[in-house]
Amino acid sequence: MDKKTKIWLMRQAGRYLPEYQEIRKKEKNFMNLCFNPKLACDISLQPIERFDFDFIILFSDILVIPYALGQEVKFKESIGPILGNINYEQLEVNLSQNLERLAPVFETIKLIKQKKKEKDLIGFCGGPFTVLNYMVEQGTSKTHEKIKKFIKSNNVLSEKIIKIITDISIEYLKKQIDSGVDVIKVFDSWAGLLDGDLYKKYIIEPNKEIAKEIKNYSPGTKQIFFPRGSKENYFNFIKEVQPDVISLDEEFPDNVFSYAKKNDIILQGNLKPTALIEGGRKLKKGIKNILNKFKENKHIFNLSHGVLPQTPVENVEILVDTIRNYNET
Ligand code: 1CP
Repeated sequence: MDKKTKIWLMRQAGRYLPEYQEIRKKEKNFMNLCFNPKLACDISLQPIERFDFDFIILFSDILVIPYALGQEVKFKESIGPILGNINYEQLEVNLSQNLERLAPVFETIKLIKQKKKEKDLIGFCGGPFTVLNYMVEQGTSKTHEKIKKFIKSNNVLSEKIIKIITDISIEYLKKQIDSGVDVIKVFDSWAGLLDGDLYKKYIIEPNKEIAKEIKNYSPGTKQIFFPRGSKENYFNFIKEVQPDVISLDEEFPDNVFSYAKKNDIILQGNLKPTALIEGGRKLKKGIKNILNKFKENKHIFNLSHGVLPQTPVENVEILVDTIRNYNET
């Protein structure tokens, strides 16, 4: 087994980097940034230039899908995303027309690959339920009351919209692959809100469909799935979805280790983002614990969620150095 542990970080391109803040000051509209191929390419490469991570992740956002479906999406400083009203009953879908609105993202991918063809580029989309969550909540929510009510009381409608989001996400990922991404990741950040039959219907089934369709379309493209917060359900998820890589947060059952090993699934994770803020001896110890925990498995080092904006850049340097030094010993 390749002993060298690869590393990249969720949200490696983003607010903790002064060079990102510099660009952000000039472009206050976040969606415009996502749809500016030159700037989005530069931002995707910023963490690579600084830390030489093993993967590039496309700079964009999972909320470009609601935008492609005709819902207004804005980002307000210190609040987050705000989505407009949408009439679900009248959602008009024409996949190729909808995806036309995301053409600049495909240009960004081509630009990144022109500049750095030797490094694997990760493209992505949100998990269908997570995207539906933002569409229904119309932004970030603490209680997720609206989405819970929506899937309970609008059974037929929520199934229909999940299907629409699943279909457009598959086509979106295919176009990302055509444009040059080497790996895809599906961020189902709110998977942990569901359990039992609802988990099966809204998390496992749509993710499984994406995995199957993308495998058929491009067998060589590696697939990472992130059903964040799944806890015990992480095991069912990997059994059903059969990802190439499973992105782990902090809580998952032990049988994931042995199942992944037997089925050649790579484990990705899972340092707490707050450890990177803290730094010092605790950080180094945290890193070593994780390298140790995953040493019997194929492992890609990452966090359990995205890099936080307050993270000192020096701590990210320490993280990368610690892992690279560990690789050499
Ligand atoms: O103010 C700013 O400059 C915007 C901050 C920011 C950034 C840098 C947002 C707003 N999105 C992004 C980029 C982003 N988002 C990437 C780019 C690549 C990278 O990882 O470096 C990716 C993969 C995402 C994915 C994303 N967006 C997710 C899934 C992963 C996760 O963090 O759970 C989610 C949930 C979003 C929605 C989103 N985008 C941005 C915000 C503030 C939010 C809401 C988060 C919430 O509800 O708490």
